[in-house]
Amino acid sequence: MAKKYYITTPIYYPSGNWHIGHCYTTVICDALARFHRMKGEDVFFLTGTDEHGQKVEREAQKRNITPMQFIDPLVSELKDMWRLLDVEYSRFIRTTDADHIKSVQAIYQKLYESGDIYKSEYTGYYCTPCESFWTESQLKDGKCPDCGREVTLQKEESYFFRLSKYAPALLEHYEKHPEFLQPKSRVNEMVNNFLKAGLNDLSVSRTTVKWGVPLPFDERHTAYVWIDALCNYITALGYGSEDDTLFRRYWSADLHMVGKEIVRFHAIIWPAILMALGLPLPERIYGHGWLLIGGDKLSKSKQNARPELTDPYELVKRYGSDAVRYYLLREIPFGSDGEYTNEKFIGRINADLANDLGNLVSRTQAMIGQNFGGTVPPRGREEGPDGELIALCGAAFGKVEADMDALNAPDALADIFAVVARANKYIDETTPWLLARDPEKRERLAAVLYNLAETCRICAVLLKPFLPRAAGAVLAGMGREADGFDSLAFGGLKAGTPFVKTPPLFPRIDLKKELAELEKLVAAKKPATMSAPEAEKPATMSAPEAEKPAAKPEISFDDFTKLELKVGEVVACERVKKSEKLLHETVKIGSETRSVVSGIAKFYTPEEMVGKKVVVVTNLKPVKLCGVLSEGMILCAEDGEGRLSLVSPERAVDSGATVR
Ligand code: ME8
Repeated sequence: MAKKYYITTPIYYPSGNWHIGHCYTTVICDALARFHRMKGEDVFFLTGTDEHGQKVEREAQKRNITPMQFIDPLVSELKDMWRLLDVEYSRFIRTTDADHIKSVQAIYQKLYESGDIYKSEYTGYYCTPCESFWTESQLKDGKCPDCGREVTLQKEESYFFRLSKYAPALLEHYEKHPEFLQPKSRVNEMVNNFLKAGLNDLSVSRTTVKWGVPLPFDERHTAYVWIDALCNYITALGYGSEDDTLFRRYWSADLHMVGKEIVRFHAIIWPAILMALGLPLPERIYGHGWLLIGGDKLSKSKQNARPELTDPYELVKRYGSDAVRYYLLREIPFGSDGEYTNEKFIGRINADLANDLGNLVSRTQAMIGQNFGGTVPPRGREEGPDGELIALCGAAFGKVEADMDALNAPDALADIFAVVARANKYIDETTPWLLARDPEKRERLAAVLYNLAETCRICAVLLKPFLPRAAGAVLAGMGREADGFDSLAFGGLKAGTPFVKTPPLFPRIDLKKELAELEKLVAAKKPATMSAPEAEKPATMSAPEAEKPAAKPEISFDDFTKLELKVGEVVACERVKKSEKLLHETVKIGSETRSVVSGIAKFYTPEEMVGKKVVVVTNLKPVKLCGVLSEGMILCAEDGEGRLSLVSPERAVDSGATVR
């Protein structure tokens, strides 16, 4: 029986605004799934969407539509993106799928009956964009320690999962299975920051969120979205349903691939739940790094201020899915973060795909066309550098396999491209164009061109999991589309096989011209000048990665008069320590003076602020930001690029004047 391989991506929030960072996890998983399929393994590759929770509920409410009306178009967009990127999954699970909901309920019931879930009261802080609970001591400057956004204090009846009970067993598992969580750097964080510090029981139900899975033993509560979401890895296989054939065939997961920001959920909460259910733990969890833009995690809001083209649909349209896949799989050192720029992206296409791979294939095809009528000549006697090229081809699969076992796609590609580079050097060394001029060297010419054609074939077979289209095109040019890893022995290519000139795999791009084009394209796509088709895209969620605020519901004049707006004069201003964004102003409003903190440090210096007349919301509940009291909010206008500009009265007005 074939060895099974069960691989999963996280399930995506239906947030829309998809960018190339979103594609990272799934493209890596697709390459791994394809690689294991080619090894003859029985692969199940799961991806999907995480559709419940407060975020979706609120976004739908804002638009006066149902959560499903909000989600459906976004799920279609995501599926389109995977289709465009040639991602071949076995199942796309949605947490709103009826079978998933039933299984989640069965899981809660089981944990409730075994005493691992109990009723109590939850008091703590909740970050809605991250759907995460925090204790006061875990907050960073009063904000969510993961994303830095506002949290809200919540107190409600809740069911709890006995997470604390599983800390010792989890620690033991980490000790016994050093390969459980990778890369190694993430283990220290989990073990030292969480497990050794002791775990608190986890609130796993909400009464305030209606858009979720109702608990079977108490319908006033819905399941905490993270538990609902994590369970997808087993519900997708039918765990807890009448037909659990797939579950018995594929569980446990061979690999959960996740972004580093969600390792905590996968490497602590998820295994504890599995332990409570009496199920085996996943073999491996891998926390990959991020694509960065300007040093920060790539997100649509970051994109706005940059010339980088990060829209996957646009990238695939312009450069083809293989180019996007190649960049993602090759450029970012695995496990680390990597900065994304247009220049690096095009640089990779030009250097590796157009120059190295494209040239090898097109030169080989051209020379076989000119000298042997477009069919592969017979293999000849080995001489000169032949042995080295053949040996490298022979060793390539072993290296690629070891790299892929270590989940290191960049190294796997580097190993394949080392063969490509060696073959290009081989052309320079053997100078087939000179051999072609001498009829006595025809046999040698044949041998050289055979070796090159066979190297093209072997590289194409190895590249299939990574660049399915380009690899397919090279192999189709030889009528060898079906070649798999069992065809890799050098010499498999038969003399007489056609290998005719095909359109270039990756046309070379004029870097300077293209960068200028991209800058124009991105500028034209900014929200202020959104093109018609762009504007017709379905409404997308503003949190966690706000692009443009959704239209707000109508309010009455009475609602408006609840706001107290006054003109104030900034009399002193300084930077807030430990914050790049915040300024602390002392604002004189009539006879009173207020302390106000505003997120405008990137746009105004403290010196510039002093003396400015500003509009202040004066009846906002005071809050502390980074430990500094803020007793109001200064109004700013935000342009399409996220730049802030103070709102000031047009004529001279005394401070304290009412704004209405
Ligand atoms: O976290 N670079 O979903 P999600 C690399 N629903 N990867 C990135 C990225 C970037 N700039 N931006 C996003 C969730 N990702 C939960 C998961 S699983 C039970 C629930 C990756 O839509 C991110 O790291 O926020 C994650 O792996 C994936 O996109 C989905 O993120």
